[in-house]
Amino acid sequence: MPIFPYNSLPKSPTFHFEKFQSYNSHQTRPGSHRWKNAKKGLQFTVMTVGCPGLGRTTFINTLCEKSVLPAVEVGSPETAHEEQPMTFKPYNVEMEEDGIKIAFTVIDTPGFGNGVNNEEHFKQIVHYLESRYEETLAEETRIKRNPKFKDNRVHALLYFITPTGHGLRELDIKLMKRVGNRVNVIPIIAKSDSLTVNELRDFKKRVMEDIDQFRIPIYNFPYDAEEDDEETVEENKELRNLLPFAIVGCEEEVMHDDGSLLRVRNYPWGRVEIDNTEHCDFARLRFMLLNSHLSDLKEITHDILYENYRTEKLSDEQTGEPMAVDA
Ligand SMILES: Nc1nc2c(ncn2[C@@H]2O[C@H](COP(=O)(O)OP(=O)(O)OP(=O)(O)O)[C@@H](O)[C@H]2O)c(=O)[nH]1
Ligand SMILES: [Mg+2]
Repeated sequence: MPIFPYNSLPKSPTFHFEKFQSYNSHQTRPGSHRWKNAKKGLQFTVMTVGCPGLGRTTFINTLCEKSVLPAVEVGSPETAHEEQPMTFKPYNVEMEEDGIKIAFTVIDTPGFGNGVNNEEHFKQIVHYLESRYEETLAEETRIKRNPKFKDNRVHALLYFITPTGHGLRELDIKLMKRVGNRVNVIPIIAKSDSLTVNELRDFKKRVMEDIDQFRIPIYNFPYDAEEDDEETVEENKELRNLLPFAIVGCEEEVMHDDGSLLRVRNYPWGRVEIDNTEHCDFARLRFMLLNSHLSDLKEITHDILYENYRTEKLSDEQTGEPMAVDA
């Protein structure tokens, strides 16, 4: 499996919360100043992109464990045929994982891929991601820093794949290729409960073959077998093998026999338990995103993706050539 683009770039070490917690201000690691605000909450931003109705809203609410977004935004039938422009909707949620406060921002992109002008949507998303880099670059080059500056860079983009069973569609390939050098793309299979166990296994395989064939740069849990500890290597291998994460979202809870609450989707023939790793990959995705790999996603964003943008931008300024628009 290719590790593009991360294996062709300087390796970013994988940091975990335990290691992160033990960091102190004497650390000489470049960029360690970014953790100073940990008490106020680590800023972590995720963007959700996928075709209409794939369950983005439900997923965000499931992820945040509360109703961050209105469950279903019902449009009126009279205006249903009208083209809805894609919008960027940020939602801020205060979270806490393992005693660490996370100032979590989810940016949803309703209207993406409505089939009318997808090319325009690709450009808008790249522009959004680059504008956040631009803000950081402007702040870094100021003589006097703004102590209230908020880092709005997007650390991960969750791309919702339609569970067709046939592999990636052109739209999926194009979007992921366009944004892959600006953000950590994490592919996920939306509504994976619509596939049987065998269909899901084959679909995952096909999606990864497409990602490989079309050289789509995704976040594939990079590790260095020689430098990283055994545990990290094993964990990353396992998560890489799960890609693309098969997820199921729900807004319903039922009481388990032991009195605990279970998040489920009920069907006439049975129920899907969202947090059951036998049923879907939601719990593993959530843990890696908000806990085990949060720091790594931030590190890669800063040390590799942003750094590349910065280098391109500054060298273009020197040569006088304008930077290619979302190449
Ligand atoms: N089978 C199944 N249905 C789901 C899942 N997640 C959400 N749904 C249902 O799919 C419908 C659309 O879900 P939303 O969360 O509103 O989807 P969305 O992507 O936010 O939709 P738009 O914002 O309109 O683009 C709702 O009826 C949900 O209950 C899932 O994992 N499996
Ligand atoms: Mg929605």
